[in-house]
Amino acid sequence: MNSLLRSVALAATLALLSGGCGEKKNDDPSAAAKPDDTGGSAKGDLGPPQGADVNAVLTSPPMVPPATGRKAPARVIVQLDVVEKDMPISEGVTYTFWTFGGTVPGSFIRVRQGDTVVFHLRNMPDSKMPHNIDLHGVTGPGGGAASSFTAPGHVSRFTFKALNAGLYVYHCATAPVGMHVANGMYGLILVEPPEGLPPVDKEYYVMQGDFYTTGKYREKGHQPFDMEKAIDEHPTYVLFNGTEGALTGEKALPAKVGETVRLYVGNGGPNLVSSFHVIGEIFDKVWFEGGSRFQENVQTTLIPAGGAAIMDFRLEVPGSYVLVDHSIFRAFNKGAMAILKADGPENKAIYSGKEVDAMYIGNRAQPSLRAVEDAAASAQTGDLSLEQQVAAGKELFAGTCSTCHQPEGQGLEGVFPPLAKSDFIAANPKRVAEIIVHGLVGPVKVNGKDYNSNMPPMSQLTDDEVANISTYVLNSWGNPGGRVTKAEAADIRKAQSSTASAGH
Ligand code: HEC
Ligand SMILES: [Cu+2]
Repeated sequence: MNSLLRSVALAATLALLSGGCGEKKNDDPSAAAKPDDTGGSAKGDLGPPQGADVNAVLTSPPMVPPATGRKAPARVIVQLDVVEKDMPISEGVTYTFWTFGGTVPGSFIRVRQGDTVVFHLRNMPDSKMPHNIDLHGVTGPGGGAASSFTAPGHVSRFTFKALNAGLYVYHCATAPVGMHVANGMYGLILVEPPEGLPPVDKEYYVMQGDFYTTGKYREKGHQPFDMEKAIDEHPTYVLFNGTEGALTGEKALPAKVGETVRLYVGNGGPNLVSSFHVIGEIFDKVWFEGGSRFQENVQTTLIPAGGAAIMDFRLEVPGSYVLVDHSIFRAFNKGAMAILKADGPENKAIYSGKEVDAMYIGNRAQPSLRAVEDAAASAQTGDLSLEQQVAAGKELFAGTCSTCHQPEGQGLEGVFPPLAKSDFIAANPKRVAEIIVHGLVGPVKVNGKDYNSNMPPMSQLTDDEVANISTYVLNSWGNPGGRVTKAEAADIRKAQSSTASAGH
């Protein structure tokens, strides 16, 4: 290169350099505040464990263990039990879950980067299956799976150093792996960065999972696992914390206005990816994918199967904040709904008020569907009373029918006919169950007013539910009374309909 060319090239380079620097400063004044490269596993070994051994505090969901508060690496002992047990998956529905620590998701484990974790996995003697554990926070083939294969009545032990900070899923990896995961064998382990996470007022543990039962959604009784539905990725339930209503009503996550809340959210899968969203909140921070960086001001964050995220937000106004998978049929028709309830004074300058109304969250807003559960239990023993059917039907009516026909069955003039004191029902009470199952289309006259619309078939309801809702409607608001049994509902479902709405 001749000297002229060389000096031109140099000048151009200098111009580029200085221009580049200047622009960068202007564009991004916060650059200095960004976290540095953590160095990953190569910098994750913070030396040998110091001090006495620490027994890890494990918590059941939705609780999170306290921060480790440690400034140096330690040897941490974890004792986790595998328990196979029947638990409710929805009201009046049970399922045989396989669990880490007796809950779905499994116990929350919290350690600090650099810790040496001595992991004891015990498989209870009454288990039918062998199990193991693959922790995504482990550096080493299988994440611990090969070292932790444990037959019923046995204990296994392995040790790992937590080299990478982050929020990690753990799960069983015993064949058939999909089945072990589908039965609830997953949980979260938080590996705190050396400096810890910024303090907040409340921390909660929520984990999504998809479930596959032979019966349809809310079909009562004990429901076995359905391998075919699982392979087809057609879940019957999509749930937060392993059972419908785990975090609603009396079990809603409590918080107060003015508090900052942190959610540790995992997705066990086995199949679905979660579009995790909290209705009425914006995440101030999301440590997306459970990693070391946070994004700010996020509405919905994607949580892959076998992945996790941490999110912080501050509560400004009171009310019910609804956690959903925003693949929204999963929320309203498969159970993927939880509630965080903030108590405290209104702040009308920020929000004018009014609770999320019953229409939005339907019967899931209620403390529980206890009456539905009682009715299911009585139906099984063969002594279901009319009162129990009415009580169960009342709870199901809310959110299913009340959206259109209104909470007291009064209807909405010109749009939805009344069910209260309906002369249409009185003329032929049998029609109620038929209309629920097959829908209703075309002109009808109810209490002297004409309607010509379309009620879609409520085919998502089980025979139980149709029977109980019909019985509730027949025995309410001046209607003629009567009773519909589950068997009658099943017959009506099989019969060709006279009322059917289009497309049925
Ligand atoms: C999406 C709105 C909607 C929902 C939800 C709904 N309905 Fe209807 N329903 C209608 C409409 C519209 C009609 C009138 C249809 C027509 O004009 O042919 C109707 C008609 C009826 C009728 C006959 C007319 C009357 O008022 O007596 C009955 C009985 C009835 N519905 C019961 C129910 C029950 C029970 C449920 C809950 C399982 C339910 N409906 C859910 C919209 C709805
Ligand atoms: Cu297992």
